[in-house]
Amino acid sequence: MTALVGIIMGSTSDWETMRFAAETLEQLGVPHSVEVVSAHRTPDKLFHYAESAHSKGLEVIIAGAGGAAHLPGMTAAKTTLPVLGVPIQSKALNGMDSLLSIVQMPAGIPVGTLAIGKAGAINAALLATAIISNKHQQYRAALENFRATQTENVLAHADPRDE
Ligand code: RP5
Repeated sequence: MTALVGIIMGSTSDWETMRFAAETLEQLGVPHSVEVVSAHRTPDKLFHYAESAHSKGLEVIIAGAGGAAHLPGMTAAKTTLPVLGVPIQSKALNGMDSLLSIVQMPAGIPVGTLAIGKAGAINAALLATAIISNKHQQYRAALENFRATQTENVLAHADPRDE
């Protein structure tokens, strides 16, 4: 099935975070692709990826990067598809560098920035699914089901001392 959401990341070291985006899309049944694309180490590949994303059928791109995290912004500069940025929790600055690099885009080229780390990766997948659901209604039911299950789980474990 043609991927609707493309997940990219700056390094294989980002996978331990970005796998949560992939797993969430998997859980929701959303067709997606995963690829390492570095703004710094493979800039030509990044340009090609972003320029061809729409024609390949992608509708949203999730880009995770850490440190001087240019990947989401540069991707957004080369495509009008929505780009969701996930700041990786870097070792040196705990992800603040990643967050500020991604979130502070100058006016004109937007990147929808999520939280640092795992929460951001999961929420990027949920937001991407909400975006594609405007056109592909079948994924909205998966999102509603996800939320209903989440609510049930919280209600079922109201006492934090229980396992
Ligand atoms: C960024 O540099 C990547 O997104 C990664 O978070 C960071 C470190 O990459 P590695 O040195 O671990 O490959 O481009």
